[in-house]
Amino acid sequence: MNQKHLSFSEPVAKALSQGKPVIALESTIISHGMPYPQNVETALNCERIARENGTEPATIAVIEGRLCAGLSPAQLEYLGKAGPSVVKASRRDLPVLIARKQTGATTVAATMIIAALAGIRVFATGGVGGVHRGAQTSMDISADLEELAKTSVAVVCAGVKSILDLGLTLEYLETRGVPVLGYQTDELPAFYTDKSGFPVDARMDSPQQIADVLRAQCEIGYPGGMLITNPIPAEFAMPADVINAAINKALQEADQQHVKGKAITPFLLDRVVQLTGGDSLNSNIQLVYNNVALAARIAAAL
Ligand code: PSU
Ligand code: MN
Repeated sequence: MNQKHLSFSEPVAKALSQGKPVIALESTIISHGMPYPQNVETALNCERIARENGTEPATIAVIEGRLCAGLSPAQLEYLGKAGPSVVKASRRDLPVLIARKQTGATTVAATMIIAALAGIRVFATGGVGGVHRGAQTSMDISADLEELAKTSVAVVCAGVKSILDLGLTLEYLETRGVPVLGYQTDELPAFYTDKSGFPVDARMDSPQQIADVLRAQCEIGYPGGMLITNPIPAEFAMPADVINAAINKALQEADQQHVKGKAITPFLLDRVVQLTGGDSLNSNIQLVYNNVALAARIAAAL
């Protein structure tokens, strides 16, 4: 690994040099995952929650061609305000952004790469990309899953959103050798709801147990990440029928409008927020906070 294109914010550099716990946070969730100004407010609150739980947050993005671990409040504001006009940067976009000195908001895959370069092992987000419904013909499988297979960063998320095919996503993760842990659950959470009907590989009951699994993975020495799924707190979960109706309508619209490629996930996220009259946005924000707190406790336990 080569840190030539990497830049650290001062607080992140300091925390890493002192051996303090640091967690990564992604930035596509800010630019493409939520509307302004709630996106900036959420990003700032995530950083505060990480610090309250004893961890330094490193929000990750590409800024004018630099791979940045740790952003200033002004940079967060910029990404939030610019929204989808910023490049949604996954693994394959990094070389172009670097060479052209452009700015991009990093997906789970690209954030994992930069976190690994920076020496950060734990990363919190809302939802990861996965195998899309209809992938049998579209072949739309998120690069996030490939990254989980090869880059040694543990990703804390609220499970898999049912805009995706949950069963196929789990099959893919199994094939690629990615452990899928459930925090205080035996069942894969489904993002807006705490249950999906699909089992996780192993239930974990404390941050320390998760840290032990991570350490074991490190000690074996083969590369690869891990998915830590953390159910949305019950008081913020959406009624399953309401959220499923919105998702099905959004999927139908995406199909009618021929939305494809990297545009589809942001399209579906945006339509689900609109179709639920904003209710799903609050659930989304709350589950991200819950994930940041768990990631911080895992990083502290490491
Ligand atoms: N799922 C969400 N919110 C998000 C994303 C996914 O609930 O913001 C974003 C993440 O950045 C994720 C990316 O890495 O979408 C996946 O995009 P794609 O499906 O194009 O790989
Ligand atoms: Mn895709």
